[in-house]
Order: sequence, then structure tokens, then C-alpha cells
Amino acid sequence: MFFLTARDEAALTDISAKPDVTVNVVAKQWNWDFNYIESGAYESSTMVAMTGKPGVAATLPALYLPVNKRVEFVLTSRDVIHSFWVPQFLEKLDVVPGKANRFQVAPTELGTFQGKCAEQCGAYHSAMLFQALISAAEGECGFFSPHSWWPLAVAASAAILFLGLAVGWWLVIIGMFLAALAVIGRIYEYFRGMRAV
Ligand SMILES: [Cu+2]
Repeated sequence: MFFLTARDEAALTDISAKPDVTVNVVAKQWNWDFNYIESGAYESSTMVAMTGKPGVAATLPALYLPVNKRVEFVLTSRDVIHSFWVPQFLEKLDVVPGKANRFQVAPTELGTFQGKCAEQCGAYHSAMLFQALISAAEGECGFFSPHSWWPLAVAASAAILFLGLAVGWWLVIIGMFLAALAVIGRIYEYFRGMRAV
């Protein structure tokens, strides 16, 4: 038992491999900010009201991770000691002010996993919940990646539409057609669990 524990622990705390994705997880009273270093996407959140009613899960901060990629978490705290815990990651690590604790995982399963703060950190400690969403890794958040095409497509459709108002009705039709395509594409992407940045 000790051997297995020691072996797994060594594997989880090994951060010598170069990660594909680095996420700076910032714990704060009482929520989480997720900063995606490579893609330059920063998401901050405010405290979630635990009403006990259905639908709260949708308001929780979401940690987006690609499947089958090596992710390194850099854990920092803005105030007191918290603890970053997604049970399926087999690792629970303290988030300490003034210190950056790190660990790596490579999620192998698609889906939504519950995460929480595992250190009593004050009055609303129990509200420090989040969701880890593991989705297909289709490119990073680059200019032409699936994550960023949407605003571009909408802008292009709108431009054609307005140009159409000056040029002729046939261009308006084309603009509307493209706009509809963009909307349908975005909805399709959304339901596939893709990430919108
Ligand atoms: Cu906490």
C-alpha cells in the first residue's frame, strides 16, 4: 500500500515534463479564477450564491481542459490558504499565499467533473465549487482555431450584410445566409462542449 501510494504520489508531483497547457489557478475568498497562460485567456469569477435550487451548477466557474494533453496547474492564493481539489485528478494540493504550488495531470476522459476547495477558508468556504470541463483538444486558442472563429464569422457576415444594403438585395441574402451558418455552427460547437473564448 505504501509502495503504491509513494509511486502514484511521485508521478503526480513530477512536473519535469513540458506541459501543453498551463493554468494559473487563483484561489480567493470565495471563488476561483482560471488563467490560461498559453492562450492568454483570463477568467475571473465572483462568489456563487448557493441557493439550493436547480441551476446553480451552471453558474459555477468552469475550468476548461483539453483531453489527452498535459496540463500544469500553478496554484496561487490571493488571501488565505485554500486547497484545489478535483477528486478524479487524484491530487489535492494546498493553495498558499505567497507560494506557487504546481502539479500536472493529463485528463484521459471527456466530461464534467466537480471541483472544490478542500481547506476550511472562511465563512463561504462551501461556496468554493467549480467544474472541470474536459473537452476535445481541437487546437489551441489561436486566430483561426475553432475557439475564436465565431466573432470573426459574425463580423464578416455583418459587413457583407451592410455592404448588401448599398449594393443590392442579393448581397443581403448572402450576408444573412452566412450569418445563419455562423449561428448554426456556433450552436453545434456549443453542444459538442467546445470552449468559446
Ligand atoms: Cu477556499
